[in-house]
Amino acid sequence: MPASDTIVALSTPVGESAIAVIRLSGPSCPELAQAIMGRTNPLKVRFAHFGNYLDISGKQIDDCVFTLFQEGKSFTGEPMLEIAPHGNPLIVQKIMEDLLARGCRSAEAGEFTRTAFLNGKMDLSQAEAVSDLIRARSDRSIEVAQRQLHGSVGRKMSELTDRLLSVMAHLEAYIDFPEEDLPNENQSGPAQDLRNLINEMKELIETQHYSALLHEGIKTLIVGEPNVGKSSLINALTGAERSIVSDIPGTTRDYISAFLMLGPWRIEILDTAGLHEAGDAIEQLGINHTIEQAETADFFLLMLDASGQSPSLPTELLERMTVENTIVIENKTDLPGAEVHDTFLPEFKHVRLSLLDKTGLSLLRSTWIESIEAGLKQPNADGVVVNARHAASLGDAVDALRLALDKLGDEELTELVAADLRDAVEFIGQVVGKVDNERMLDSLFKQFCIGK
Ligand SMILES: Nc1nc2c(ncn2[C@@H]2O[C@H](COP(=O)(O)OP(=O)(O)OP(=O)(O)O)[C@@H](O)[C@H]2O)c(=O)[nH]1
Ligand SMILES: [Mg+2]
Repeated sequence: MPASDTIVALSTPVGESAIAVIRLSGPSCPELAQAIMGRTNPLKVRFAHFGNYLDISGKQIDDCVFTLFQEGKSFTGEPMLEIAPHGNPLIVQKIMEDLLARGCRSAEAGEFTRTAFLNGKMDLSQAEAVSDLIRARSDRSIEVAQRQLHGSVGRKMSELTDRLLSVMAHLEAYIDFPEEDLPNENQSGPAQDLRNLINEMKELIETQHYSALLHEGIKTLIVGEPNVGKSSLINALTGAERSIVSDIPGTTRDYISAFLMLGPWRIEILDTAGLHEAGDAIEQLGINHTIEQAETADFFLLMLDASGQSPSLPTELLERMTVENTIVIENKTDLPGAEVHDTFLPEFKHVRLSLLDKTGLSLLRSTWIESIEAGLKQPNADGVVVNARHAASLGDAVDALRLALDKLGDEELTELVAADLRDAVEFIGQVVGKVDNERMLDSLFKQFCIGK
């Protein structure tokens, strides 16, 4: 973006609302604010000014609140202006047209945050967190996005970089000044440090799965034989007639999905076709779909009719189910012939329900939350969760550290270790979008105590 550009965008959704917020960023904000408000004196910064918006021809458009932020003390780091008119789409359109006529340019998607990153107001992981936070749909994903916005990923990368730099300093001292009076090189120290770093980074990479679950929802499949009450369950959980319920076995032919909140978790729940020896070709297709969906499912609610036989399920499905990711639901406990099916998958958790009497649902919810929290690989105490991009860079860093580790054992190759470590620092730097060379030098020379 050329330095002279002032960008503008509507920051609130299009439509009717009490107020709308139009945001501007760029060098002409202070003068624009004065011109629009018809003032001769500058606006006080970070102060809510009430006034009328005058268009370029001097016509009044609406009463607005104007807030000016000075360079260096705004979200983007540039001068910024926020204009809050009434939330009428026509008023907003008139103001936007007027600002374009005054020489502003429409902002591109994400341009405010990109400008903030380019001006050093936040690192790349924080910029990503802005969009995560806007899109977060559960308490847990809001928490993680907020931690990332406050720099949790950046701090973790910074800590990893510092530790790597100190290994480098130790090794480089040896390489560059072998004749100096350095303590005998003990390579088990750096090698162990590298192994610890690799393990820690691998753990971080695994949290990527957690981040996908947070943002996309925990994909949960309701499976079981026909007519056991699977569709009745999705309807009870979502509080909507999402799926057709009937006493005809084989009613659900294809899967139906819905989203719901389970405590702090976002769940994508799928009602599937009943599993049995298929009656017709369409049913068989539905059953194939269920097996396909099971390949990417995170959790299973395996439902049976307590008044009937324990089910026999396809092995492709059973082998995906574990004690951690499955709850057996014994439904229709209201029926006279209902029995306890505790010999069916006895090691799995069982919950008894009657969807007809509406009993057992709250026990199902609490058991389900417990299972998710026990089975899910939760991030460490510091709560750092990485996304797919971070994980890819960290994976490259781990590869570089492994190369370094291999070379450490071979005296002839020791000089090449530093290059691998520098690569690793670079890859870790990619997570936050920068490599702080100044700090790298500081850290290196602090340990040398050269002074000569
Ligand atoms: N008695 C009793 N009937 C139930 C209960 N839950 C569901 N039903 C009835 O069982 C029948 C089948 O329910 P569905 O929810 O359509 O079952 P489904 O597992 O989706 O069946 P398919 O789609 O055919 O595989 C319906 O008549 C429901 O009203 C329950 O707890 N007790
Ligand atoms: Mg059904």
